[in-house]
Amino acid sequence: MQFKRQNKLKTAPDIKDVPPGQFVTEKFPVLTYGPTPNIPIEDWRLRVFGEVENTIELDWVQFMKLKQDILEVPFHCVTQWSRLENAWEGVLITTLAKLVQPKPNAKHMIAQCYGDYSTNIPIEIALDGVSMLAYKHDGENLTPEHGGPIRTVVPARYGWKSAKWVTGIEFSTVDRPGFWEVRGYHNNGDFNKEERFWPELS
Ligand SMILES: Nc1nc2c(c(=O)[nH]1)N[C@H]1C(S)=C(S)[C@@H](COP(=O)(O)O)O[C@H]1N2
Ligand SMILES: [Mo]
Repeated sequence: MQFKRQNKLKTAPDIKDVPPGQFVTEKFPVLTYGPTPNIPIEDWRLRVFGEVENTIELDWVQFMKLKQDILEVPFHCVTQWSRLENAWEGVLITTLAKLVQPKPNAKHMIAQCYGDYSTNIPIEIALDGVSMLAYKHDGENLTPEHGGPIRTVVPARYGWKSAKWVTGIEFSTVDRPGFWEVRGYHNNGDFNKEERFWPELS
């Protein structure tokens, strides 16, 4: 597999290094609810669909032909660890959006995963130029534990919005809270505002 280095992106301006209530770790803990799926590259597919002009389904080879980017960003888990230096490699959601063309009334992006995990973000965050689908972390292919072969990375939100083993990206007119969002985690999850849990619980 050949990786083309085309761009190096920097942290989005409003992403502060250590958000309130977080502790820095050098480790890269695994946080998964349920079993870790093992997905052979040959079987992997990504469908991008919903409120779009063109629905697409990509296999690994087709995905690798898209424009590749590298992103250096911190990662903040709601359980309070932050790993500050992470280099992710993959395809920006804006690159996918150019292909599928979300319609003007698409307001949300929902990432769907193997298993029943899903998570939602506003379309502005999906298209902020730093949200991406990554297959490498710090130069290594993602291990299954960390979401390999491909996960989303949403640098502007807590870690649970970065969906491991992603298989579907849906653009939607209606919001659809995902696995943790219906179990007590905040619908928006902005770490600068400490949006950790449902407002009525905090
Ligand atoms: N499919 C799936 N994605 C997931 C999770 C999960 O349980 N299943 N956990 C989330 C949580 S809570 C965090 S903090 C990050 C952790 O990513 P890591 O295990 O690579 O550190 O993945 C997120 N994405
Ligand atoms: Mo998390």
